[in-house]
Amino acid sequence: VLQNTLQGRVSKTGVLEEAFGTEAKAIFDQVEAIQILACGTSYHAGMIAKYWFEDWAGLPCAVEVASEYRYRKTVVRPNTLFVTISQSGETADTLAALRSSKESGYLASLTVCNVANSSLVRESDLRLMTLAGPEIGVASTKAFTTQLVALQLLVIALGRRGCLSAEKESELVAGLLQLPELCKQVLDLDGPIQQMSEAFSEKNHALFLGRGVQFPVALEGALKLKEISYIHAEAYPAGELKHGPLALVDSDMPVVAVAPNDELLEKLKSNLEEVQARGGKLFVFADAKSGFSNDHGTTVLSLPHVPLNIAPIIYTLPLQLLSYHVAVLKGTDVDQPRNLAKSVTV
Ligand code: F1P
Repeated sequence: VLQNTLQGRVSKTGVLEEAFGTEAKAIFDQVEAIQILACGTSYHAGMIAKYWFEDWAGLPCAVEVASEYRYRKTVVRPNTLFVTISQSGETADTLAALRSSKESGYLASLTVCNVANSSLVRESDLRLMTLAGPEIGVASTKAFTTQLVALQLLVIALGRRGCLSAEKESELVAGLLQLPELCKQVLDLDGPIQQMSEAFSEKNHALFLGRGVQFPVALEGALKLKEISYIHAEAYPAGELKHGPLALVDSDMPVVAVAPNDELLEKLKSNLEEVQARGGKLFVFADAKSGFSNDHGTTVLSLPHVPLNIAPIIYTLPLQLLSYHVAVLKGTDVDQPRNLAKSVTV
């Protein structure tokens, strides 16, 4: 599926400009800021893209849930690209945010979407299709990972007009091209993840922790657990633990952490020591080289070393699998969770 999203859009060294359509070039040349609107899982994809837009493209980027933005009096910066993200392209809040902003003075609108003839695609100036194929279940999974790939291509296309060097672009593209193989390696960890799920199925609550760009990944892990297994789950940036949530930690609270080998790893480790000191049961999805080890209170699932630009995509997969296995153990309907609709059109 991820190969579909990449196909025809990247060469070995860079992102192909024509992949965005001919109208895109003139618009991209003028972009000075990004406003992202989305709901649910798509909002988490937007939160991750914010890190990328600011870090690699040097573009200020605001992200907000469309369900709030649509009711606020908002101000957009000059030359803002107004980006909506949606699997279905029919989410009422996201569509309303786009419609109500038509007079706000944004430069152009672009939707990252999975459904070609959807309202968001029809009503946006530019469209970047995720090409994920039909999402059968209510909870977005492949829609999320393909949105991230599409958003990263967009960041590169805009970034090369500013501060993204050709070397950095080739490094990012080299990472993207490794996605299909690395995803396969992570999906092969299904057995150990299934085993891990047994520790969750009898619990009522769980905490998910990440730092930096992995915080929205933790949010998405918690959302999947809520959506399909009905376990109350919260996600925090790990540095926020000491500002409140640490009070929740005891031996009955499973704590999941996402730990790629990035510049925040040492900070994350010290946050996790706080959890261990309070008897919390830790489940760490960690880079094989990040130095975590299994002990009585900590279960580590080692992931292959991955380029950092694709780490949010790769680390999402084991969290999706974990929720899936917990839901199967609990006997909930993984594809049609109670109270939820595939497209929220009201
Ligand atoms: C947004 C969303 C999904 C969620 C569920 C309800 O949908 O919140 O993320 O999994 O399907 O709707 P969309 O705008 O991405 O279609």
